Amino acid sequence: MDQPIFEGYRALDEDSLSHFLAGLPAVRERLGGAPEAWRVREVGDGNLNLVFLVHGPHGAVCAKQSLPYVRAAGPSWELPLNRAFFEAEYYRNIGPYVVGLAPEIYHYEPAQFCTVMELLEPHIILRRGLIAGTQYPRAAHDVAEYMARACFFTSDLARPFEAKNDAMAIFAKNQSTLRITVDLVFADPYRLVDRNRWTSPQLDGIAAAFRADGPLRAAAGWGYRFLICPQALVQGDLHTGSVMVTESDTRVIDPEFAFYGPIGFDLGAFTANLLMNAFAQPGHAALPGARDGQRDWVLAQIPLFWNHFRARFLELWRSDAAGDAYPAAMFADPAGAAALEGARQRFMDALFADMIGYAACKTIRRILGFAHNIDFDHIADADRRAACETAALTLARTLLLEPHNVRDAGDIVAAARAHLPRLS
Ligand code: SR1
Ligand code: MG
Repeated sequence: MDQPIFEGYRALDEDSLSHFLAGLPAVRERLGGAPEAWRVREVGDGNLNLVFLVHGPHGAVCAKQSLPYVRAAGPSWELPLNRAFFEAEYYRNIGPYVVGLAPEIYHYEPAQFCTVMELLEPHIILRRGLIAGTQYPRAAHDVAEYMARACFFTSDLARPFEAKNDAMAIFAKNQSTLRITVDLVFADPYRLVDRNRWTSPQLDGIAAAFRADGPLRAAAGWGYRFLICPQALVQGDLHTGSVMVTESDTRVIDPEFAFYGPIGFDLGAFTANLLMNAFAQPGHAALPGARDGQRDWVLAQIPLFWNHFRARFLELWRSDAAGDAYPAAMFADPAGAAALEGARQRFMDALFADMIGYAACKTIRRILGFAHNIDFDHIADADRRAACETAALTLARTLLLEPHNVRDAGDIVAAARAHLPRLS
């Protein structure tokens, strides 16, 4: 592992965080009052980090710090601290393009691998809101806008390759998170490893069948493309747990897995998590059918998401292309313009195909691998949970093995409807 020793680092607690923040004049002023008056709470419930909410008499901030191990597994699973650096670097790269769609970053402290940022209140994690049965009218649209901007402006369509290569050289070192993705998304679900878990014994059969399924393993193996296709700076872990929302505001958070990869990787992550949430809805229903409306609303967000992403990415390509891909001067004449338009459509079709494949891989890993979603995990009744998970796995297998049947976002919804869990 590429893990230098950082002697100044220590995992912060409520007291040491207050002390640290007190030494940052702008943050101290933002919070107001004396540090003794600040209310500090550690609230991290993700897989990796410490997350503190700090309220002062005048304002509030959020502080996120790397731990030297995977929090969800404990100290035996060591993990370099430097993911915080890549998160800060990602925000630095995409910040100007996604103002209002990401948290404002106030400070990054290299020695502590700690980022101090805007505290998003009264936002909640999108996944939690959807599980609770709440609808967020802006979320899919805003995440699509975010992805279109962040991906377009970091791609060869928008920047000269020299700038992109410089950024790639930085993010190529984000190896420990990439290792997690390589292993947990594309390999673990298809092999027996101790860290895997699933709803057992209900899913024992389908887990074994997936491990034995040659065509499925070959289709999932296609995912390695994410290592060799540096289309844009992608967030790297853009599921519904990486989005904070209110009814009128949306922010994408947690880009510590950022790398140069296929744009479809982020698109697929978000799509997969909408699908899984929809498939989990009957498991959260107090009465049969009580969540059908919420399920349908969540499914309807998928075409909204893809169609807005597609439209905005194309708009940006037509208005802001300044990179080395398809240089404008080559396509200035009418024949060139028509040919370029055709190339744009094929480019978007390829992104869509990637999105489908990655959505399938990401669904399978959340049900058969190490890191699960509370969409399913919070269904207390194991039989009901297993029924929802089995339906999602079956859909994912179909998407991976029969991608030719899914040509547009409406086809995704149709495929989902054909595989919905039926709970009594
Ligand atoms: C060991 S980390 C497991 C997962 O948590 C993060 O949210 C990523 O999704 C990662 O794969
Ligand atoms: Mg995360």
